[in-house]
Amino acid sequence: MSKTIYILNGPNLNLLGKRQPEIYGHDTLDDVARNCAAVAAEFGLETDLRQSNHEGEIIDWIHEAREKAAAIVINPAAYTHTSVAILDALNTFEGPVIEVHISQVHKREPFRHHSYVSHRSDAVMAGFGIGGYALAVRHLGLTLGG
Ligand code: CA2
Repeated sequence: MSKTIYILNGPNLNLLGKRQPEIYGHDTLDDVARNCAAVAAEFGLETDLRQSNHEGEIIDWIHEAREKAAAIVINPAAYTHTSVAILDALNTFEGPVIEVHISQVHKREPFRHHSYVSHRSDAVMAGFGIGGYALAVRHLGLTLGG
């Protein structure tokens, strides 16, 4: 079985730590990648963190994960609230899927309260800041076995 966890990130998250720190904090996506790799290593697992501003590219990565990943951690960003296509792609993936949101989306505007992706997600993290990613990876480390 694959030992890699794909950590997929949607539009604008390349700006993490560079804009709107009052909402998303000061840490960057590189910090997220480092934290997740360190936690995964405790369990003999690896991570592959990617970010795209393009819906189709995220879908292609989910298809790739079908062959190459043991689990997916995904922050679809704004596509969370709009993308049936990402939901459909995730429904073709057989391993665990954990949805992560840096902010507590349910405290924010009503349009952020619904997630298409949550129809597939096995667990959802929201409001833990970037710590939510590492918590998701720890959960996967504890439950994937192997
Ligand atoms: O809280 C989250 O992680 C979100 O998925 C972030 C999305 C937002 O549309 C979701 O409702 C909740 C926005 C990502 C934008 O990321 C930025 C990061 C730094 C600066 C500007 C945007």
